[in-house]
Amino acid sequence: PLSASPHRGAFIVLEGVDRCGKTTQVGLLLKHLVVQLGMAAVAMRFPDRTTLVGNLINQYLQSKSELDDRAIHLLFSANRWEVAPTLKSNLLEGKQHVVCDRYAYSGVAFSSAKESLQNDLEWCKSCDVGLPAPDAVIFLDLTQEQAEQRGGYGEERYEKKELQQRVRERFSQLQATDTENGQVPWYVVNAAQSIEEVQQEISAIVEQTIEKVILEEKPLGLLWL
Ligand code: ADP
Ligand code: 2DT
Repeated sequence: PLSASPHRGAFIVLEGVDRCGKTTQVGLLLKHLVVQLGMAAVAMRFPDRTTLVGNLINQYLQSKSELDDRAIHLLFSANRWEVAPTLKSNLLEGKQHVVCDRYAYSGVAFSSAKESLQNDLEWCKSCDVGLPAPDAVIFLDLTQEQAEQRGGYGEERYEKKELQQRVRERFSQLQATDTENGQVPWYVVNAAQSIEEVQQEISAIVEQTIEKVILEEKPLGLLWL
């Protein structure tokens, strides 16, 4: 079935705290799909800093601008909505698998980790409802201590220990509700393993996901609906 031509591409999202290895693994996974398996696949990432909205987000993350917590949350969401037509077209018309570094889960986890939005998880989710839903969320799990051993945090706004700790808790909460709703399957991978071990686990999950999408002719879902 993996060699059959799919009716659409599979949508795979990689999530996790800073330094868990998302960038490394997106690159390796893309190579695996395209070079080793000969499939059509593309990488995407959020925030996409190349767009109009992405430029505003970039300035905020680099502390070159100040924005209300709800305003920046809505910009991150708007960034997904402005790129959603391309995402959909890659999946549906291009029939390409999409491997995406962060998605709405990061959106909700980071915003709701802020004090001002800590009781507003549902509000944080609401603006992303109806976006294309992933066929799998792969959560690269790394503790705070393990993340810190990969070098100090950078200069950007969210690269602070206390916030990252709360973000990690929010991800678990999102995993629990997605699992309850039975719509988007989550796979937790121990990101403290070697790069090769993590890659092998991810490849197995992704191949299984692609097979399911093809065999069941699974339609593209809508997030949190
Ligand atoms: P992210 O995109 O999630 O922030 P990166 O892929 O940029 O993470 O990885 C962060 C740092 O950790 C990089 O220096 C990278 O080389 C290193 N790294 C990635 N995966 C592993 C791993 N499994 N074990 C040890 N170091 C890793
Ligand atoms: P990168 O380091 O991966 O470029 O992320 N973030 C991300 C949010 O706060 N909301 C979102 O919707 C998304 C996608 C996570 C930059 C930072 O932006 C955060 C880290």
